[in-house]
Amino acid sequence: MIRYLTAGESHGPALVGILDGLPAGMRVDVPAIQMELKRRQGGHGRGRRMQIESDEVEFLSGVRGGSTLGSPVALYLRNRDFENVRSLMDPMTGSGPAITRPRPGHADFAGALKYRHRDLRNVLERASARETAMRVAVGALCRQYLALVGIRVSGRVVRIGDVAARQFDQAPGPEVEESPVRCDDEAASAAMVEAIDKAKAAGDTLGGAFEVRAAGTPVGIGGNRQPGDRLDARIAGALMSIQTVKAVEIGSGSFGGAFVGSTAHDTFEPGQNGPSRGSNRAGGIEGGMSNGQDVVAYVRVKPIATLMRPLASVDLATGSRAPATIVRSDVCAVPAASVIGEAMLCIALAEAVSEKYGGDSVEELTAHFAASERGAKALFSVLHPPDGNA
Ligand code: EPS
Repeated sequence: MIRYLTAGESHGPALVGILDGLPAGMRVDVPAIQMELKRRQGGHGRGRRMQIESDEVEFLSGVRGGSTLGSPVALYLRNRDFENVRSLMDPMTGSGPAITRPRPGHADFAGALKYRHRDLRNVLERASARETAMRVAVGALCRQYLALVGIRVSGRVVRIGDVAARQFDQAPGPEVEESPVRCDDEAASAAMVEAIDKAKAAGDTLGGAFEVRAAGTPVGIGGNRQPGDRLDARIAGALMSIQTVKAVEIGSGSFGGAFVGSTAHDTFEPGQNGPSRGSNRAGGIEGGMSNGQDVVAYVRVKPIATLMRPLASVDLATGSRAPATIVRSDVCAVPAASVIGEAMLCIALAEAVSEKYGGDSVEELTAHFAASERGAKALFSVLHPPDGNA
């Protein structure tokens, strides 16, 4: 069973990740992991920190000669900015003036009370979305694992501020990589860039929404035996765990405003390879299990809580009114969030895929997968007609 942990403060020495449960014998494609890290660092609306960082993954365990060993994989990403703030953040000697004015919408206030911290830096360092760099590295490994069973994950930005993109039914093409906001509607992409520039000039920030999609997902990933088995619940939880995410929707059954049963579902039609569906409003999941269509989730992201024109707050050291703390930040991180969303979808699917097919080695995994696919096809004559069409 695949599971993972991350550790690391935003301006501490490094981020660390542990990914446990990958089968032995999987080739590790490091350039592909680097590409994912680079995608996450990009996007119009990022702040100056991304000019300092250039994330490069290192492996500490679980890999030898370029292949997984079946033991836990430990990953390491250095924070280059640590050298600039060592006196503040050194694990043994770090100290500095306390931050005491919580930002509305950030972890500052609740975290300070929870952990009894008088310096909000002790909360915000871990709350920072810097941590997602490690999720993307872990997710990139999970993506390579999913490829072994034919699953391909993609993402696109569908809204920034007031600007909404056209809705597409298919996975995005290369246009997403060419857009500075990861949006494949060219006109919307240009308007989104403008909106971000406008927000920046006003000292404001912008949220939005993105779509993530897994094509090639086999039938029956997830389950309905227990509430926690459900694939939609697991994917929603994984996506909701991303900093700034406020809503997750599977499929477009209600996103598209279809609140009437007769237009909200995906009817069956006889087809050449068994029943086919003319639509995918369910987002590829019915009854908590993948149904063979693309798994699709829409994710809404709130605007970043650090404003250059700060919101009203209270200084916790004095109890008086004071503007919220201003720290260096991004204006809009929705494009980065869509890359992180892809990573989280990869992780959630990898966990569920490993549960269904298991396997200590890649050979075992692929044998279990092939047997399962053969079994499903043989089950119904409608999927495997005697004339051999299936
Ligand atoms: C973040 C604030 C900014 C972002 C950071 C997330 O960092 P800094 O305060 O150092 O400028 O750049 O994102 C990253 C460092 C990253 O790698 O994505 C926050 O408060 O969440």
